[in-house]
Amino acid sequence: MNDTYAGRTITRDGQLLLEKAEKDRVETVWDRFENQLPQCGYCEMGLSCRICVMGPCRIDPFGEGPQKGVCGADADIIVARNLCRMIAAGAASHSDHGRDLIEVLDEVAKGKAAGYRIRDAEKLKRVASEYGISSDGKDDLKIAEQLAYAMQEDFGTRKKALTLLRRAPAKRRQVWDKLGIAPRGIDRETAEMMHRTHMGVDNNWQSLLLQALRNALSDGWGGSMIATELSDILFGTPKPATTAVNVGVLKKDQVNIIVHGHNPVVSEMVLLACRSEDLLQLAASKGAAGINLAGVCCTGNELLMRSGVAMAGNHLTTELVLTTGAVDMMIVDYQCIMPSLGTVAACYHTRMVSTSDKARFPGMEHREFHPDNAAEEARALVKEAIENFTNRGEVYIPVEPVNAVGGFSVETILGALGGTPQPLIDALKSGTIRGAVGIVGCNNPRIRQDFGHVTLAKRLIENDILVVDTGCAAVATAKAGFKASDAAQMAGPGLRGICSALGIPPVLHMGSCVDNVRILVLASALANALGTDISDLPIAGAAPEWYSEKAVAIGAYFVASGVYTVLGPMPPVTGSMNVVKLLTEGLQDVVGATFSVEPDPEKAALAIRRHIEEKRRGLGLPA
Ligand code: CUV
Ligand code: SF4
Repeated sequence: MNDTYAGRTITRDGQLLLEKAEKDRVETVWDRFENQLPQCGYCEMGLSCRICVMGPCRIDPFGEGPQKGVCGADADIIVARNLCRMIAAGAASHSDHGRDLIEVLDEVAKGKAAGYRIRDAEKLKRVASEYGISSDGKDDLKIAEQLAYAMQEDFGTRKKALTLLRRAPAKRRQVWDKLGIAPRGIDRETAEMMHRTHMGVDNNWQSLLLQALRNALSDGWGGSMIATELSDILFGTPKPATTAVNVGVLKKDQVNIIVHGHNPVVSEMVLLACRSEDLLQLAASKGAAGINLAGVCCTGNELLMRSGVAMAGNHLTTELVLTTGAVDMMIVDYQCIMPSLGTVAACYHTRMVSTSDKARFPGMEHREFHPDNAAEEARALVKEAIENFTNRGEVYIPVEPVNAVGGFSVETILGALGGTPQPLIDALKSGTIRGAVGIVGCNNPRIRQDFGHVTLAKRLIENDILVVDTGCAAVATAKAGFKASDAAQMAGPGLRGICSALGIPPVLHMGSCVDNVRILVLASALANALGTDISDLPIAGAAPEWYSEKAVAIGAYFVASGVYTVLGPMPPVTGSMNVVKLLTEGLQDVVGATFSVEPDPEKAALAIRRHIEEKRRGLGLPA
């Protein structure tokens, strides 16, 4: 195998498809990354500003050139503002996704969203009661209508704190209140972040960063949490199911449809269509043995979690999956969809379709999905994918899939433990399990694909630390076999015993990126059961290969919720030692947790293990 390919990805399917891409003269994200090198040093350090047109400005990190922008902003202000705007964009993305689910719920309630329905009425009632909506004497649709309205209010202008903040432990809420960072409206915090970073508004790097934490919390305990809860209500709360991962999930003899993006609003309707009898018959009439729906990225995770739909790959696999020549149609919604995909698909017979009014891409047909036409549109697209099956050229599916178990919602995890977190707490207390770590986030061509996720997860489970993961990290560890039914044997003796007894893998798939909120809910359940704060628990977070603005927002709400979080790639903050110090040290006294940056996953594992042992000592647990 060509060393270049092995240096780009640890995955066998990725390496083989990189070879195929080169043969087919397909340019990939790695080629374009190399073409960009060396990347701008000012931007890497966060020292360039183009917020206004007196600029663009940049600060000389060596102290010889300019130390102030035209307006007078120094390095601290510029670096903080840039980071703040990343967080605002990340929070806006997840929260806007949440809003789309509210709209679906509202249309379901009004009988206008054919195809969608309430699939977890029990959860609907439970969440409604958190919003103060009683279910007495009301039918599900009435409750849904009132819940949709109440959740919309969480997005708007008002003075009280977000409803779902009440899920956080009391001690955590006191921390937020004392700092004045309990988020109010979800949109409000993002708008205020953009306002404060306009030229001539907030020019104190500390108060800017505090608002960034509030903005991130409005995502974690607001927009994303609403997205997850409503997805469960509309599409079902995940339960463990067996599935398969990597490019080998594509089937040579079946119509292959890939869904890519984030919102289950589109992918669930495609799934429904793929399972309909008449379309299966149409596929058979074209000589296909079936319709094979698979996902990439987070909308794939949504389907994997709820229906065991197979997963073809994570972020850096999204171009490569097309080079198989086996994809008859790729249907995308929004977020993390590289604008290069249309160009890649043009080399094959693959049809590319965008579906969201807010996300269009070069080289894709646009077929807009709305709650009232989605079921119908999905059927039309699946039909066209079937018709495209006969246009296939040569097909190259170079690997066999790996089996994996997914579907670990908090409900499932607590259910497996007999309804309470107590067994998990007992295992933590006795030291059978040392702690738990959430590994989340993307791939990034700066890091060998999946190397960060897989190495970190391996080291943690070997040392009896339970891993829960989401997003592209969850796909990486699944490809590496850590979610296979026999994966418990990869864990240390304590964790292995517990996983074997419960019949679960040592790395639990908790869902998509918005589902990181499931980790917050689980951590809160543990903290509440122990009568303590999240920041006292022997837990940590990690984003070993993150790339996106959403990931910065996630990292920030983890830290602001009291979870020590290790980032792989360095965020663009090194231009201000003040900002770096606040994020990596100062926040300890503010929110009881910090960021740390460690691109080497072996070292990250050590740092996390040290942190967990320190927290164990703090709780008086055995060494
Ligand atoms: Ni939202 S944000 S690359 S698909 S995890 Fe995957 Fe997950 Fe990052 Fe995107
Ligand atoms: Fe330059 Fe200040 Fe304008 Fe930024 S806001 S571009 S530092 S003048």
